[in-house]
Amino acid sequence: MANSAGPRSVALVGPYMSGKTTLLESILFATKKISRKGTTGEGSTVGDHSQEARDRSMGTEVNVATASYLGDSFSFLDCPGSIEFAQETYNALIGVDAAVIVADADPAKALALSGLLHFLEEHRIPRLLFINKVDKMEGTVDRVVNSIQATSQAPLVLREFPILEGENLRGYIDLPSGRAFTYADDGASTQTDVPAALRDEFAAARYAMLERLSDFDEALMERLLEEEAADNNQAYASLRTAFQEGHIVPTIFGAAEHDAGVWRLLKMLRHEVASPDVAAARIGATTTKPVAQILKTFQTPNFGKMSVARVWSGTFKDGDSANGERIASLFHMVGQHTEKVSVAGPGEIVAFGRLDEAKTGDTLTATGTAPALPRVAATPPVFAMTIAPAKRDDDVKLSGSLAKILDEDPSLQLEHNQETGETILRGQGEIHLRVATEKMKNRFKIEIETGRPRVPYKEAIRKPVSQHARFKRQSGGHGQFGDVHIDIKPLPRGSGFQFEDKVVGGSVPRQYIPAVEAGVREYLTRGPLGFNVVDLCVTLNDGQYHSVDSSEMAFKTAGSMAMKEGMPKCDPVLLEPILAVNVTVPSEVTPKVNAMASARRGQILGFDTREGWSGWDVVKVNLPQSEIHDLIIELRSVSQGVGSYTWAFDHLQEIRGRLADEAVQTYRAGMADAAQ
Ligand SMILES: Nc1nc2c(ncn2[C@@H]2O[C@H](COP(=O)(O)OP(=O)(O)O)[C@@H](O)[C@H]2O)c(=O)[nH]1
Ligand SMILES: [Mg+2]
Repeated sequence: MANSAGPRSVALVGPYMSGKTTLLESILFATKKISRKGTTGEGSTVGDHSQEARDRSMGTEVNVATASYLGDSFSFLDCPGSIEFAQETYNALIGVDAAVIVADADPAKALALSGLLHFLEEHRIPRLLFINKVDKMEGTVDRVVNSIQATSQAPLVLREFPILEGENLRGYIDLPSGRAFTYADDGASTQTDVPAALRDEFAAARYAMLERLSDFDEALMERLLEEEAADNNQAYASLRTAFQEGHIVPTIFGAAEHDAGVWRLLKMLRHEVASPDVAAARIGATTTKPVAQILKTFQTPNFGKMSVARVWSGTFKDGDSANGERIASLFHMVGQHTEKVSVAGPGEIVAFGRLDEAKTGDTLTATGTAPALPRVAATPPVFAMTIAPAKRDDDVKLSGSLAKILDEDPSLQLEHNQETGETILRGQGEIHLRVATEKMKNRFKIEIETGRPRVPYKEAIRKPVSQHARFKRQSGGHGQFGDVHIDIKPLPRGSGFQFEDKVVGGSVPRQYIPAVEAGVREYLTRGPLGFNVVDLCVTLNDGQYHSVDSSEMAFKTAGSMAMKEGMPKCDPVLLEPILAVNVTVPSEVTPKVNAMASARRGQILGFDTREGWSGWDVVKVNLPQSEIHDLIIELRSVSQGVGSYTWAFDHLQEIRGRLADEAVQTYRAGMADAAQ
């Protein structure tokens, strides 16, 4: 008996390479949406269809496929697993009724699930675990489940009992019903009797499952206490409720590539995923008026902008208006293929054509008054690249295509750095940024050059100096004359620049004093070492003027001449920016973070448990900006990809000797590259 009361939406999530796209392919084949299965290796799958995804055999964005199974409509969202595209996944998860976590049958890969599980728990999204690739399982089912359990707050409840032949999985017994199935070589399963040798073990496993469930089901608890056997229906009902409420993570296994366990998964989804009004209530979309939420937007070469949305209530029709824009068309999707529909109702996932203002996370309504729905915050950036058009006259095209790419992806950020003159694209890692530039190339036909951003070093002085300078020029008509006496003195770190006017008796007339300051400031953009000068005070003490030849121009020049002559005598010193970095990692990785920070000249300030994340730490480090460029790469390599950090500028710190020389050299080499 199905509990269907509308189209449901299910996300396939899990680490990169766990088999999500393969599972989607198998699901679409099982539901006869496709007649032949593609493979990610060949680049022929429904999911991962974009050029960038195909080039890497890796999901880089969410792909939607709507199919029906025994008359019930399901939209499956194949979500990218790489942490660099997590924002895509999280944005989409806001719009689903349940998530299928696809995980490798390998205990060594369990940690990679922890960020995802935390997100699902935080948003109370019902989730079940599909342990994939049992055809080449590493270790036993129990070991795999136990290792994944360490990353989940809610208990994983195994609802199948494995039938093994030596180490090999031959089939399973469905715990609630007690029906046994064995796999054929092609992955199809046939129902058999429970093998006699397994009866006792099976009974114990079933009882253990019921005991677990009874924590969330009083009726079941009473029944077990009275030592009455729970019937199948009661076991199913109890499982369904505990799953829908997120108390447990039902766990099954299979092999997507061989279609093993896929029918079982579909049946579970059909019977156990709640109707869409439950998710609508969970996120607060409780109205009968038309309300939808944008899960993703993207640009198509021929159709402009598309906005993938979940309809939470009411209906949307072709030609209706939503948030003040006219809905040009509505589509169901099967990967890159679209099927035009004229109306979309509650629970459906549809793509709206040409809503130019729509942004991911936005609520769409006809009336403009919208319930406040949860939105995923933009993930702060952890990797940066400079970008420039390969052809100089592509500047305008660059800013146009960047705007479109940034509009699609809230986890990208753009900065035009005044000091280094660079355009810097920030995001979630090298692949994320490469994919962004490839999208620009593939969709907007613009070639991009990338590089490593330069560190905006600064400089300061350590010694005070008094300096006199006179600018005098006799040329044709009237000449130029400006004469100044200045004191240059260091200020404490963080003071910036101060200009003092101590002129008495009009030796420099009032109207020329701002010009002197302007000359000094102009010089400060590039000090003796070649960088912005900070933390100093320049005092104008005295000077001379000429009633005909003096001008603002002349005093400005005198001001910068005095600096040019005086500053090299002030014992200039290089300052490097130091960032305050909060590294977040599972606690077992913390010692490695300490070592990593020391190797990068970081200063560990301390560590704490990460609030709301059990088993995680936050390590606080002050780290030179020059050492952060590839920090995320190293951090991920020691934490199965889940370690991350946030950063903010903290202070400037002197560096001398070899370090300073190297810094200046690297900076200049970067400038030479950029000039080529
Ligand atoms: N042995 C085995 N390999 C699988 C299975 N499912 C997927 N794979 C392989 O795992 C790799 C990653 O699969 P893919 O679907 O692209 O993973 P995704 O990154 O999670 O979408 C591919 O080489 C698949 O052929 C399975 O059940 N058994
Ligand atoms: Mg994939």
